[in-house]
Amino acid sequence: MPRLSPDALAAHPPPAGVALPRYDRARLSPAIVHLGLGAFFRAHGALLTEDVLNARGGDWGIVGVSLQRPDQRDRLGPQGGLYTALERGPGGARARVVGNLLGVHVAPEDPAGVVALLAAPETRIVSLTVTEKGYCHDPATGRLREDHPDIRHDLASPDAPRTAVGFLAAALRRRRDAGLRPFTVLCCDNLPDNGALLAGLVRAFAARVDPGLADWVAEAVPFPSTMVDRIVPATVEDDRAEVQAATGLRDEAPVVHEPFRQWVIEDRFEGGDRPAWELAGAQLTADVRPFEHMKLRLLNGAHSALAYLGTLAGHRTIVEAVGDPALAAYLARLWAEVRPMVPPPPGQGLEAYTDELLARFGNPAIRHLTAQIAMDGSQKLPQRLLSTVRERLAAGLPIPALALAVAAWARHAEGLDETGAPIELRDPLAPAIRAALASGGDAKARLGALLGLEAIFGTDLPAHAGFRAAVAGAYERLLASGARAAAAG
Ligand code: CS2
Repeated sequence: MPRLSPDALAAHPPPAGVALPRYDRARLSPAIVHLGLGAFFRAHGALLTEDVLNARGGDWGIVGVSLQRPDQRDRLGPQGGLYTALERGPGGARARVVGNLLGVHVAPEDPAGVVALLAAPETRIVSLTVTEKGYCHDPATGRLREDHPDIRHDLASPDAPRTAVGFLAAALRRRRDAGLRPFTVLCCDNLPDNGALLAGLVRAFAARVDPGLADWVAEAVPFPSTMVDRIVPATVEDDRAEVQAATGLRDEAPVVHEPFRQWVIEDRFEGGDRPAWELAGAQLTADVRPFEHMKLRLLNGAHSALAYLGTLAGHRTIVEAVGDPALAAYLARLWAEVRPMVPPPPGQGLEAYTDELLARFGNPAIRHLTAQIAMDGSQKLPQRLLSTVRERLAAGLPIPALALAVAAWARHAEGLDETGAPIELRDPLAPAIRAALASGGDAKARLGALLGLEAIFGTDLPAHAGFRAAVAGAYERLLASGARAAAAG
């Protein structure tokens, strides 16, 4: 079976149903550098860019940077950057070959080379999907963690950084010193006010290495906020086999995604220079916040709640979890609790939004693992669940469904599902979570210690008697009767 590559594609064209790049790849320039090249961006931002190229050509090529591991480069390099995107809907699958990726750099192998790439005049946009923990911030306050080991490293060696924030600061400094215009920084992670958040982190970092740089970042560098949405489960071997059967070519790096996609982008780019993403259905707007609020609280909040309850109840995927009547009933109650705290974005009804979410979660062709979503809970809870909790408490409203999600997170952190099988805690704050659990005492004391973790819950929630009581009640129900019974209500 030939391996996907530009030559193989010419010599063994895939069957007619497989879409191919319709533009001249030779015209692409390295205009977008993407930090954190994983499956999500390749199935979302890169595909919308591909649609724009197919519609009107242009030079918007993408260079990927992996901040940690070499695997994407090792898989995509021999393919000349080509990969297959497999869209899986309830009615079947469609494959397309994507051509806009020009190469992949592995930052730890050559940090100075990555700084030079970002600082090059050809780089006009730097986009990021580095996951929540990749910003090295305090999830409860949004502040840069100057005590984070990688940030400490980057402050000490600003020209050979490790973190996204360190790379942005180093490259922007280089550009300013060379008299170049800045690039636009396009944050595409599921964080509230993600552009402003990242701008604050880069400024805080810059202030420590070069105060003049912090001023330049504040005055000259655009950090538009975005809301990104598409369900993209991690690729597994079965997916590679399906892609191979569909295209007749072996692809070591395909991505699998649902049909739905949404990209809402604050239209604030250096020199107004960006791909015409609106041609691909992106919504360019002056204010992303209502969209992002809706998505983080209704989609991601529900995802996290289902991931913890589902894992405890032995459900391995989201589709299995929503197929369980007890969890489906819970989901309806959770959404009813969250919707009143979400001002609807222009033109969007919230009931219609959650109806559509239910259909997306129930897409039988997408196997999205609860374990994947449960990861990094400390970085996700604040914006997905706790900000809604705060608003409901402030309004004097009860929080039974949200409290059950928080209690399920706590049970999950304890490391055993309800059949007694171990659950691996994958979280950057795992040491602090384990220390809280080991602080002694009975189940109630352990829960109290977890809820006292300031980086997650701040100082207000642990001090709120109503919050503590609601979570403790839900936690006791989980202990006494299990996740399914607690979810059934
Ligand atoms: C998920 C998200 O892994 C997770 O935590 O909730 O990746 C989710 O699938 C996307 O945000 C959907 O747009």
